[in-house]
Amino acid sequence: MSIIIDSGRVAEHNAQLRAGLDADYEALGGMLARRGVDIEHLTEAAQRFAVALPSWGVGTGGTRFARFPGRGEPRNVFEKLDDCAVIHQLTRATPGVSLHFPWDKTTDARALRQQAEAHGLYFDAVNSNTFQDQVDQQHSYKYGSLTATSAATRAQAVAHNIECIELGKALGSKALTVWVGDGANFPGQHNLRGALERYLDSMRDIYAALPADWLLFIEHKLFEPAFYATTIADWGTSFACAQTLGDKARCLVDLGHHAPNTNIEMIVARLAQFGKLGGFHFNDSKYGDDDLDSGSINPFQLFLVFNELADAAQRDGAAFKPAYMLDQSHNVTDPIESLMSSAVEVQRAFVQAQLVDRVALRAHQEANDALQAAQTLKQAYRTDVSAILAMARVRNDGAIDPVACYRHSGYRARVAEARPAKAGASSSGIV
Ligand code: LRH
Ligand code: MN
Ligand code: MN
Repeated sequence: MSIIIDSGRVAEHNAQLRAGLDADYEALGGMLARRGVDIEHLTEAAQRFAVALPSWGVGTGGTRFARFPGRGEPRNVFEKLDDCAVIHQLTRATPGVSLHFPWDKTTDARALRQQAEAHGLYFDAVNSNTFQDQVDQQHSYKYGSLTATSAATRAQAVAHNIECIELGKALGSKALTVWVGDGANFPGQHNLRGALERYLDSMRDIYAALPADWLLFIEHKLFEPAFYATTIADWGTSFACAQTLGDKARCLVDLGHHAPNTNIEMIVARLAQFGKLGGFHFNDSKYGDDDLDSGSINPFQLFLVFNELADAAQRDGAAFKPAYMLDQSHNVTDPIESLMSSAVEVQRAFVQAQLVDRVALRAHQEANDALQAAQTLKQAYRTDVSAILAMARVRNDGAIDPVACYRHSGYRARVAEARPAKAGASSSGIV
């Protein structure tokens, strides 16, 4: 028997809110029509929008200082998949799940794939983990993994990545995301150029093991756990590595992995221009790699990122399809609620970016009318597209108000009974 929410409950929830939604949708449709925008066109685009879930996002939330296990949290990848299924059932915007190995390792990939298919889910990029030591591991990553000075350690890290590709193949994934924490805490600790040379040597071996239809995503991060010099610290290094490795290597932008005030939308534009934008880990941050809910701190930035994505899609057409994934972790909320809310915020930014009058914007840019150009963006950003998002969900059999429907369903209490509380911190840690 499936543990996920009964579809009758979702229908009941929608029936209660439907009249209000119809009124809001009609009013918004009228307002957009006066701007020459067809609301149906936007709703159809919203219905097709998808952002993948991080399997690690439904587990114990926390920071590197402490973990605070929640009620009924999933104990294995099968239970994580159930939670992901609920998020998708209510939002209809999260059909992909991104797994992290060895946290999500299973000996029964077939059963996992079948469970995903039964829930209408598929597996997006798989993630390798050479930033933590595992219990039975021969060589420690204390001094690095793909960049380690020890050849045996590098070989072990490469082998793990190749194993991730094999696991991903069995699950139908089509990409490997590599983030390494490798770096130095002291000036002089690393030969900066030597470390990057070793990284590239290791990545060449991983690249060589990629199936023809796979991509290799290089995820950069400014700092942490290394505090002086991180080997893949920025998009420039990521881009140079992706260029060096070949066409299947692309850059992955995690929104929290930059210095405060970095112009991330410009990074997105640059990577798109040169055909190296592989994908995203969406989240939000105030200070560093905070892994907060998407759009919770700086929704305008998220909109500006999607504005660049809309521009790139218009220029490059169907060939432009970066992977969209969430990457977040919490102390203070139910992760299912936070992931639903993030998915909706990313989808909101996507729809708002479709609203930008690109012909007018181009004309203002050509005329050097900075004020009107900025106003053109703001007009789209200020438009409340909530009714479009809710209508897209209803039409896809999701919930008008996913969080309310989830709370009312009693899912968390139900899984808390089936999944007894774990004492202390979990091993599926979040960095
Ligand atoms: C690193 C990171 C990366 C990891 C995930 C757990 O900070 O963003 O994507 O795989 O966190
Ligand atoms: Mn990330
Ligand atoms: Mn991160």
